[in-house]
Formats: sequence, structure tokens, C-alpha cells
Amino acid sequence: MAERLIDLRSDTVTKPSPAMREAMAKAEVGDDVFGEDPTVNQLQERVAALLGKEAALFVASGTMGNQVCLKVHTQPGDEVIAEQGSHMFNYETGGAAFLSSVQLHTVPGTHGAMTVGAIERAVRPAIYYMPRTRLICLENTHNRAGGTIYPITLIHEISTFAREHQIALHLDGARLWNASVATGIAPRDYASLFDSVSVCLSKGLGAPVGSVIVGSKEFIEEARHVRKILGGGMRQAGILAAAGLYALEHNIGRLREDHEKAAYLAAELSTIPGVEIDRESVQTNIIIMSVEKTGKQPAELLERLKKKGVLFSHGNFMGLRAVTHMDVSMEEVREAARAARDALA
Ligand code: TLP
Repeated sequence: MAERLIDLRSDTVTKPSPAMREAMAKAEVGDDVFGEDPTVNQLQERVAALLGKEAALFVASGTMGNQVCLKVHTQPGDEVIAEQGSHMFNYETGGAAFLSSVQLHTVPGTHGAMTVGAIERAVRPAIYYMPRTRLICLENTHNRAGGTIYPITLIHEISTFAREHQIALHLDGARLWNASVATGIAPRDYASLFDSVSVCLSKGLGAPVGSVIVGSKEFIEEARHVRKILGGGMRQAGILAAAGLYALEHNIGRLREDHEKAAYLAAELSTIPGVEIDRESVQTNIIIMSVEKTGKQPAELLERLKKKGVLFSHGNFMGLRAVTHMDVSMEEVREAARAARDALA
């Protein structure tokens, strides 16, 4: 067994750096349920400005961000259009049904992106015995499709369509920062096309906890109410918000390095017999690989990788996933590629 595991399971595994911890220790705090935590307020103002929206709300996680937005946008019995491989549909523990009593109408996309035509076909006609299509959710970058970027032209079309049909549009922007760094399109230019956006601080940006949702002032007021219902009203949360502010200040631009590491690793992995990677899908920091042709089960391959000192995670069906991040250096990525060749071949 290798001494130190090179952990590529997710970009969520990063640990706060000494400088980030120092910022957390020094944070001014207050009771955020009374709206009196200055650092939380500062983080919310900062993210609202970055995303060009009226208001923002600090929440515990990306899941909470999406679910709070879903609840505010919908009424029980409504229908929500989401891509088939989306995080909301696959990895949020049925939260849409559990918390909002809505049904998800899934639409398959290409590299995680639904076309406006496909969405249009999923919208219900206004007949009394049909559910009401109230919300469309997009995911950028798209996790399960391999960290793929939603083409901005498509988002423009969907946004125009949604507005014309008075359907709200939400963005799961857990990794919007990665899309922005890769394309050069500012986060606010993406956000302007949506009614609500959820962004994460605890993925590639390296903060230990937290996401932020943005929208109109009225939307965020309602979201604050829903967050409290879910038990998400935190007190001296400024300690966490300080990590988020530090992450926004220092860790966005460097995501480019994670993308370079992923491109290198994908190129190496795709030369291993039996490992198949859609190289077009490797656009940011996530690599999804099919290992079906190795003739081995993903669980067995994960064990073999671990013995060589490398951690990957389950990807989509019969696949594995590797995610690059700030706590794994280029040298370690090279090492991981060598170990994967031994373990997977
Ligand atoms: N994704 C996690 C796992 O849940 C799969 C990961 O390791 O990638 N939206 C997207 C697009 C996400 O990828 C995730 C987390 C979330 C939302 C939820 O964020 P958290 O984990 O903070 O609730």
C-alpha cells in the first residue's frame, strides 16, 4: 500500500490551506439568523455582485442551494425540467419529491446540454389535467457528463424560450467558476440568463463548507424563509463565510491548472487498454471513463487503484471518475497516471 493516497475522487476533498484557516480564525462574526454576521453579509454582497444579481444567500451545501431554489420556484404538483444526468435528478436523494412535492421531467442532453427543441417538447400544454411546467434547471459545468460546459448560445436560446413561456430558469452552477475560467465568459454573463443560480465554494475553490444562491431581492427573501425551515439558519457562520471570501479572492484563476491536469490525465488514461474516454467531454477538471472493456467491475478496479495509492470514484454506469483539484499537484497527477496504468491494464 502506498504511503499517501492521491485522492482524485472529487474536488470536494480539498482541505483549507493555512492562509484560508487564518482568514477563518480572524473573521468578524455575529448571529446570522438576525442578519448580523458581517462576514456572511460581505460574502453575500460579494457573490451577488460577481453574479450581477440583487441579492444572495449563504447556504450549507450545493444540494441545499438547489433544493431551496426549487422550493421557492414551485408549488406541489408542478413539473420541473432537468437533464437526465443532472445532479438534481441523480444525487440529491429525491429531494425534489421529498421537499417540494414536484416531479422532475427528465430530458436527455448531449454532453449534459439539452437543446431548446428538446425542452420545448417536454413543456406541458396548459390543460387542467396536466402538471404545470414551472421551472427548467440547467447544470454548468455538468458533472456526470464529465465537467462539460453548457454552450452559451444554447443557454441564450433556452433563456429566451423560458421567458417567453413564463417558466423560471435555474442554474446549478456548483462549478460555474470552472466554466467561466475555461471559456472566459464572466460569471455574471452566465447568471444574467437565469432567475436563480447556485454556486459552490467547497468544490474547486477549496473552502471547507458552503454554497451561495443568488436571485432577485424578493426571491432571496423567500429563500431565507425556506432555508430556516430546512434547519439551515446558521449563527456565527462568518467563520465559514471567511473561507468562502478567501476562496473567491485567491482560488478562481488557478482552476486553469486543474483543467490542465485533467487534460493530461485524460490523455494518459485513454491509452490504457480497455479504458475509454470521450475526449471531447474533458473540458474542465472532471474525467469520466468507461471501463467496461477491461472486463472488470468498477468496484474491483477502484480497489486495485487504491492499492497503488490512487483514489478514483464511481462515474456513471460502468464507469469511473477522476477529478483534479488544488490539493493534487501536476507531479502527483503524473504519478496517478503511472499507477493507473498498472492497476487498470
Ligand atoms: N457533487 C459531488 C457528488 O455529490 C457527486 C461531487 O463529488 O461531484 N451540483 C453539482 C453539479 C454537484 O456536482 C454537486 C456535488 C452538487 C450540486 C451538490 O453539492 P453538495 O455536495 O455541496 O451538496
